[in-house]
Amino acid sequence: MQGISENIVVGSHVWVGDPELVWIDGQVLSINGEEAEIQTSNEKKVVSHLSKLHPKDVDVPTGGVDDMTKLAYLHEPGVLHNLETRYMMNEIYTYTGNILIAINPFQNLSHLYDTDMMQRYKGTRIADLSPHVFAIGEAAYREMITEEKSNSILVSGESGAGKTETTKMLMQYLAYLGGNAASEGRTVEQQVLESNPVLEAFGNAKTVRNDNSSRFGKFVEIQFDKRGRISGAAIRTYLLEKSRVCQVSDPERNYHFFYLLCASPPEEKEKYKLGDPRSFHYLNQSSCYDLVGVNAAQEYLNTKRAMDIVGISQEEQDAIFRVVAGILHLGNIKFAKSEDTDSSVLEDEESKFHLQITADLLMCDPIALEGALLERVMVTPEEIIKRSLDPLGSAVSRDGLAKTLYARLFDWLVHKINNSIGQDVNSKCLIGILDIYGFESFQTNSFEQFCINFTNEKLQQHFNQHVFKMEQEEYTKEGIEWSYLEFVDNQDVLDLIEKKPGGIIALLDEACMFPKSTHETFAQKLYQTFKDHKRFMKPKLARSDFTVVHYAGEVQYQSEQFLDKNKDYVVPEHQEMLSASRCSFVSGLFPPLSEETAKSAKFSSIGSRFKLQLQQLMDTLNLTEPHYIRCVKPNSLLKPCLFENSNVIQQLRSGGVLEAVRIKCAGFPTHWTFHDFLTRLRVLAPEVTRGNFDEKDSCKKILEKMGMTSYQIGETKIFLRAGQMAELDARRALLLSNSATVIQKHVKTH
Ligand code: AOV
Ligand code: MG
Repeated sequence: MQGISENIVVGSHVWVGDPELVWIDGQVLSINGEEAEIQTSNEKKVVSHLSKLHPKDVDVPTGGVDDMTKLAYLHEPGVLHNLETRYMMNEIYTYTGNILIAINPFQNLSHLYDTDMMQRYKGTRIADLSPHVFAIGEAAYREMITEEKSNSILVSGESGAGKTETTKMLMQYLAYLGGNAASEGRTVEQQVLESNPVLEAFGNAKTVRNDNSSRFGKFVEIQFDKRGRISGAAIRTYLLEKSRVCQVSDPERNYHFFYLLCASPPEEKEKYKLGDPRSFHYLNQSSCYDLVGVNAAQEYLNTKRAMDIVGISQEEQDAIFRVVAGILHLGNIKFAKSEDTDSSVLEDEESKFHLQITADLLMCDPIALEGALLERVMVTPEEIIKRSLDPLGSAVSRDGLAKTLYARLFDWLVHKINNSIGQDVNSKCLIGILDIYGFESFQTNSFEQFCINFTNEKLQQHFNQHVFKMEQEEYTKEGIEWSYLEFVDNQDVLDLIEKKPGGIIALLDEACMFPKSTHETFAQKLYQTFKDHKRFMKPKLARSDFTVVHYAGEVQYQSEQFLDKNKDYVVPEHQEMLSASRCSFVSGLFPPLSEETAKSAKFSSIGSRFKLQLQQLMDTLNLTEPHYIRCVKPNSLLKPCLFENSNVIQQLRSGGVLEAVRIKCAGFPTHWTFHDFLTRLRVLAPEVTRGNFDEKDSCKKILEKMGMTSYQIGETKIFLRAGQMAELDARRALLLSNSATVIQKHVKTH
């Protein structure tokens, strides 16, 4: 996206950088050497280097264009302005080639998603109707049927951008296309759709950025039979945020279901010994309890109904509710220093009371529970020693138990839903939908952000390769010769993170296995190993922070908790106590470890397991034809009709949309059909379209007359290099203004 300074003259319409708006349009007043003075549309005069200016296309239709590739100049300000123009008219969808950009409207646009709309998109080709998620669903479905090939739809974007909502609409549309409306009882598609509210109740929570933020990644694979009917589904989830179970702060909340259960009908509340959420430590660390527009009591019933539909029995539901309530009571157990030693005891009668209730709900032995919280067994080659924990150690143990219980419960739900929907093992065609956390860069970034950003690096590589391939395919189809400028991908960041041996994940695992390591020794090791790596930096003054230069920007990570968070470790006492539960559901969450696994699984790492899961995901995706949806959050106030340029640009960058634009610009970014090209530029050589003329031939003559080189002429389209369209436009503008002067002169002399 280079500036095209040689075509900028006095009077040119341009985009110039602006500290607040990122880009503002204006007109060149004067040029002095390499500097231009510009009168901006917000009444300012600014001076800018010519190379920093971008030409503005004054011929864009007032409503913008529904595909960025129709823009005469494909550059950052053009892309941004087009999105804004459309968004302000409630046109929230726009294509960039085959990528759909979806801007969150933050208002109910239900007419966009009703059955009428589904009907309209059914059977149409992608270019025939305005951009829409249904068009992407349709394209994936048709391609699957006609090519007998699996497809995938990758939905990405930052928190609150609309990924989950988009995913649900896609699923709804696919259920509409491939539903078994005639069949009786619970249909597969119904179960697939109802898995959403269940997983959201347990895996979503209110965060600063989104009232209904998914705290896990999800890949839903919908399987189809030969007739294109939904025949099965599989849901894979990634990295549930466990820390939220015992740690929340204003204005966030814990997982929705805790509050829903506290709002259940009186007899249930009684049964699970629940009451006001304000009375539970795991909930009252934040003062936010209610969600605007959500009736918790009603939502509880809805969730239960969804659980019925996905096949969770009453008995299982009861056990699930006992575990959830058990976690809340567990959190209320407090510890104090015992009088004579450093070891801890339950702080007061209330703690004893909650311990008893927790044991009742989990149907385990209260004495064993107390022991598991207060003591640790040490096995040395010589003997087995019981060591008491101090109060802090006990609290850590309690929270660890709560997190493990919740994470196992969540995994159980996913497993159960998969079992009950059923897999169609004969299915050859599937559509996978990925709803996964977008790139994150906060004030403090820990292991979670590291894993999330690693995911995004992986997906970015996949995306780049795909965009690159599609461009090449179009060139081949049009029969044009091309040779690419070099295209740099992000393999070097991926190597830095995941290379074995020697990448950050491998070094982290090493540190976790070595008893004397601390986050500081880990950080030192990173500094040493990667001191010359282009993508790695040691921040100035930092003692244990490190910075990774991601494709979407630099992120500084705090390594303090990396070691702890990477250890996937269940305290053996917890394991033992729960696997002895009289409730088969609870003991089933903790199957006894066989001697062998107990030995070999001494160390299991979250990072490495996640890396493996990601690799499996990539392998699956590589077998499919991908479609991309980039969700964009137009403002951080979550308000309708507010479009913040700098916010959006940042997301277009990190979502790879600008990267796609860059790839296009490296080749022939402007693809115009002969007809459109002639309509716009025939004035340059009016003689070529007189009488009977051939469109292709005329285009060629115009380009020759203008002395253009290095463009390409395909079967149906003209392919221009970056900047060539601007040059042609400049010549046209000159011509038109000259002829205007001639006309004026003409008028004056008469
Ligand atoms: P996310 O999945 O991308 O965030 P969501 O899909 O949960 O974001 O969307 C956030 C909120 O934006 C929703 O609760 C809706 O209120 C609104 N919204 C999104 N898309 C639409 C739409 N098409 N029409 C109307 N409202 C919409 V996260 O899961 O936090 O990364 O972890
Ligand atoms: Mg989400």
